[in-house]
Amino acid sequence: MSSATILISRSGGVTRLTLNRPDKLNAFTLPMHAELRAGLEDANADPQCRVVVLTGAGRAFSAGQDLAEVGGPTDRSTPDAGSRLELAYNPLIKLITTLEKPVVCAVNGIAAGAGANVALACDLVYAARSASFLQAFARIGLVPDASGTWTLPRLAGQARARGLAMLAEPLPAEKAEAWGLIWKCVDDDKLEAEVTAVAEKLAAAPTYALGLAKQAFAASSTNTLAQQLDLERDLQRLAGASPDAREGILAFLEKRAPKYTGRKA
Ligand code: LHQ
Repeated sequence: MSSATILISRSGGVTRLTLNRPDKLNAFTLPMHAELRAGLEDANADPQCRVVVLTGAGRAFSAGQDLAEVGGPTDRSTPDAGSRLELAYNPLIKLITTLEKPVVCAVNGIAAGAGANVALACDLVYAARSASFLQAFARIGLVPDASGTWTLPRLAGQARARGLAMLAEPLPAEKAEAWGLIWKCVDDDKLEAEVTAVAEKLAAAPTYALGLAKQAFAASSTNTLAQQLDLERDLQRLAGASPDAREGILAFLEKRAPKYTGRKA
């Protein structure tokens, strides 16, 4: 069920993917990227899976790119950092943001560099109170990546995005919540239980409609209002024809709890 750098568990509609290089604060390597993508693709294709939880093993969520992999002390070449994005981070961000089911991120400790931005690309981000988000890039002469320059100004506004990127200071989880960067900051000893509860809730949700809602939110950043209204019409047409929409309306009228399958048809 699990690969070397990603732990995978499946239970009751919840697929849990755990970044598992705790000694290196779950820094991303190419094999870890490949295994994470495979885990996400499998979750997307698995009809039993209704929600993905992404978290980290040990004291960190992820310290971003494994810097030893891109240029150790003996490496005098000029690595093409852009190709690393093309090969690994960009496909990962596209996969998370287009996954047809919700992705919940449980940020169990520091999330730095691309690690922070992978977390922020997820649909619902829960963070332990002791966790922090660090746009570490400026500390090593790099530009925020893994969608940070897209996500940060949209979630937190330009002023805060620039401050985070240029000062490269850790943003505590509580402030990340206050700034609207994440859904919720919770006490460390409550993170596991809160994330499990929300994952169980989402595992019983009308998954197909949630996937369509993701599409709508993603498109909203470039669409005009008129385009977005057209998109909402088209997506509602799809959602409205699903068995879950029929069940949802019927259950409301019959004054009972709905039983969703999560399926498109
Ligand atoms: C690490 C790392 C790490 C390797 C901790 N790599 N070992 C994209 C395209 C191409 C190129 C480059 O990058 C990118 C995207 C990016 O993500 S760039 C940004 C990369 N990340 C960073 O710059 C953050 C580097 N890490 C840190 O600043 C610190 O480790 C933080 C602030 C995250 C945590 O500090 P501490 O709690 O003091 O832990 P530590 O520094 O002692 O780390 C523990 C171990 O983890 C240590 O290993 P060791 O064998 O000495 O115990 C670190 O070397 C290792 N580690 N981050 N990114």
